[in-house]
Amino acid sequence: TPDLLTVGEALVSLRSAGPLAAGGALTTHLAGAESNVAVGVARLGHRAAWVGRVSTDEFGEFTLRQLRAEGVGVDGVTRDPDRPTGLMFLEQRTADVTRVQYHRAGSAGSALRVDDLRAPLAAGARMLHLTGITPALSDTAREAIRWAAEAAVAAGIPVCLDVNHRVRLWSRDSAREVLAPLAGHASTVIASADELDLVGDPGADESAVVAELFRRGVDTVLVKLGSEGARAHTPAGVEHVGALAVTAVDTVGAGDAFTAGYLSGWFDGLDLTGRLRRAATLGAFAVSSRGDCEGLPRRAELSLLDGHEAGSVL
Ligand code: KDG
Repeated sequence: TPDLLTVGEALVSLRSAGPLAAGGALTTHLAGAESNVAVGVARLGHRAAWVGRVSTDEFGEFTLRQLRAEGVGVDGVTRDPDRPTGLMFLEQRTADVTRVQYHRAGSAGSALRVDDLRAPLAAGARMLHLTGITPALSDTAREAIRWAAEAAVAAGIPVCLDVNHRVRLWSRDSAREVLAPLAGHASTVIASADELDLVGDPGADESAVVAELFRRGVDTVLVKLGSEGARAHTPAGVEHVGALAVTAVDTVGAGDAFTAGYLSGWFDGLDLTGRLRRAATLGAFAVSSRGDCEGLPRRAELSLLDGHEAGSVL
């Protein structure tokens, strides 16, 4: 049984060093929020499994090769010969501006359906991690994620949900309609401050959303604050963790790293403070190296950023 089971669409990201319209070289990387979390957790020595639909094309081969190399379990993956791998272009347009372009409509990953998840869910896990990206991909993917959340709850597997609103995929209203009910199945909900009302009432403030989530059975709400760190709400109160003082070169994947660190701490039985510290540490690793997940630490590297705690003298 894996510690972590996660479901989603793995993408191939093609990164440019300059404007796409000017041509030049692209480099090939694994992307996808859920697979990023699986990689982060696996690097720290936990057993992580990822499931989804992967094309039989060469990018699908690349995806599986990368995940296997990271030690992420892919036994439950469904291969799809009829659809291509979803792609994401990350264009370094200026030193400060990275533009994202998806080519993922009709992808293998978006054709995910309930039947793909039956065996992996039956095999169990200590935690199921879902994001608000997958339900935006197609009707069948939305149904699959709803089914997975319900099946996990029925089997006593706690669910972690990262809201992860992707504006290119759906509107806030459409997202709320799906994600608010989904959050009621979660024990842990993770969101950035501007995503919180997607799991509550439109325009509701943080404390109102948190109170409502607690009422619905959620026990931990993590609010990501970027360079300000994060806030954790539990029925025992509110705790803040600062971000580490590092040089940010690429923020893509930082939220996934934060989640991976938090879940790793949970698998290790750390208290809330310890889980938040590990989450902040992984976020710092993610922003201080390029790539979605390439820079995430192995366990022996966790201490590399010791001394970079916010406010500490370097
Ligand atoms: O979380 C980083 C993601 O944005 C990236 O890996 C791609 O899953 C992805 C998405 O849908 O944006």
